[in-house]
Formats: sequence, C-alpha cells, structure tokens
Amino acid sequence: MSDNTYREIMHQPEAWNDTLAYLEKNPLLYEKAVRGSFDSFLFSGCGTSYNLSLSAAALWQKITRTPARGIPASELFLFPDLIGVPGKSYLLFGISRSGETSETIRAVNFFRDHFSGLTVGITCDEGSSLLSQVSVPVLTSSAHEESMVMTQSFTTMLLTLVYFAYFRVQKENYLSELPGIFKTMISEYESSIRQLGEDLSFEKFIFLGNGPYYGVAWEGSLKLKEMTATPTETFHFLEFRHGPKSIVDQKTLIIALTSSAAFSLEKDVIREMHDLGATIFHVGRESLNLTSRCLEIKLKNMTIDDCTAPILDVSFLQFLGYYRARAKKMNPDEPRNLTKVVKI
Ligand code: F1P
Repeated sequence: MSDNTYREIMHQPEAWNDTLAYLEKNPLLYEKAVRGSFDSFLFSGCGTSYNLSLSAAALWQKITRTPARGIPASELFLFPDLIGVPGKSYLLFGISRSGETSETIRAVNFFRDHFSGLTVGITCDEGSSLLSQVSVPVLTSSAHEESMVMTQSFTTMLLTLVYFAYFRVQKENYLSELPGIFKTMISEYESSIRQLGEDLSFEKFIFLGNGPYYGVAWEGSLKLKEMTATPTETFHFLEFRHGPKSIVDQKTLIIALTSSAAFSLEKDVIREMHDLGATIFHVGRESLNLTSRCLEIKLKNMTIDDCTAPILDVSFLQFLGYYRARAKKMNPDEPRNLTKVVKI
C-alpha cells in the first residue's frame, strides 16, 4: 500500500517508541503540571481528539484515582457552568493533532481567562498555535500526519496521556511493550481484518465499548465513517439492548471491544446479537467461543490490561476502515466532505 493513511497506521510502533523515549528524557517539561495538585482534570478536543479525550479521562481516573472528564472543546466555552465549579482548580489537557482547530484554541484561551488552574497542550505539529497558548506545551512530532484522517496521532497522544497518568502516581507501566505487540498482532491478524473490511455485504456497523474502551469504540466508528462514508453507531454494551438492538440483522457487523473488568456481561450482549444474525468482530483478552460469523483478536500478552489495551485496540479498527475504503474504491487519504483542520 502506498498511501499516507496506510503508512501512518503502520508507523505507530515507531511513533510510540520515539514518544516514550522523548517523554522519559524530558520529565521537567511536564512534571509540574502532571504531578500538580488540582481538584479535577479535564481532557478536551474535537472529533477524533474528543474521542481521545473520553478514553484519556477514563484511563486517567482509573490510574491516578483523581476525578477526570472528557469534553468537546466547544462545551467548555459554550456551557462553562456545566464544566467548572467556582473555587475549584483544574488541569486542562487541550488535545489537537494540528494544534490549529479553532474550537480547541478558543477553549484553552477561555479556560485561561475564566478558570483557575493550568493548561497542557498536546499536538503533533511543530510551531502550531496551541503550543504558544498553553502553560505546558507537549509536542509528539513523531506522530505528525500528512493524511486527513487521524490514526497514529490518536494512539500516540493517548499513549502520552496514559504515560502522564502513570508518571503522576509513579507506578510502573508496560507501555514500552506496545510497539512489539502491535507488530506481532498485525502480522497475525491484518489479513483477517482486511477480509472483513472487504466484505461489502455489511450495511450496519455497531461499535461497543465500556469504560476506557468507550472513547476508542467511538474512534473506530469515526474512522469507518470518515474513510468510507458509512453510517455507524456507538454504544456502551448494555445500553445497546435498550432499543437500538432492534436494527440487528444478518447485514450487521458488531465491533466489540471487551474489557477484563466487565467481560462476563459484555459477552452476553455479544452472544445475544450473534443469535439475532449479526457478525462479530471481537477484540479482547477472553474468547467468545463462537464457531461462525466471528473474527476474534485475542490479546494474549499478559502485560496488556484495561489501562493499555485501549491504545492497541483502536489500531485494529483503523485497518477495518482502511480496507473497507479501498474495497469501495474510495481514497482513504481524501475522505468525502472533510478538511484536515476545522476553522470557524
Ligand atoms: C480534529 C478534527 C479531526 C478530524 C478532521 C478535522 O483535529 O476534527 O478529528 O478527523 O481531521 O479535525 P485536531 O484538532 O486534532 O487537529
């Protein structure tokens, strides 16, 4: 494959390695903010960067045991009284691949003028506006992208935020194992994912994820939508039973990102949808033991847990969107209706 999107998906191990090395070498860049004393932690961005904020906030709270929330950048300046509480201090992580998205820049500036606390900006593009507007600039330039859709930028910025969470509580992490695991798993599963992506008989795509997997499920859903102009939906597992499951049929593909914490209930939902005729694409540590209409990616590596699996899981979903786009003769580098940066 020659296009930028494929190259950048496959570059993720290098981007992760480079970024971890950069973070380990430069703790003074972020130590004051990441280990600072704040009442609550906000993660904010737009589009893919908002999906990232959802998973980053869940992982932050899970790892550091401090309150965290993911919000769309526009909510911060449109409904500030729903985000902040007078007298409380916050650390805001402004997340933007380009560092030029108008809403994210506006949110960071609004926060500085109306909230108390600090701002950390995370971006992949050198010299971007975001870097000059925040208290603590963090540049993950190894994940710079030429393509329109965000792939390595998503996982690398999420990896950075998970690294910060472990750094704050000074806990050991296994993030450095992710690049090797990615290479091993992609060599094993890429062809199966490609086969699924090339099956154009599927008309409905439902992404399911709980806890830290919910934001990543949304991101997989957005990748498929952006690259293939296909309607998709995303739910928490058990929520899907409360009405939306009415659409499930033989033309439905359920993409299920299961967790270790809730697998016992998650698997029941998946089996119920499989019985209704859906095909399953499952990524998780346990097996569903379904004999037909199911592709399973088993996370066998013992060091992968609910704090790190979300970073890896999304890369499998990037391939699904990519191969469906190619099967539909669409150019993943130039998705319909989209611009690389949204300026308002
Ligand atoms: C945010 C974003 C992307 C989307 C498209 C337009 O960009 O909404 O999520 O895929 O590229 O911009 P950024 O703020 O992360 O640069």
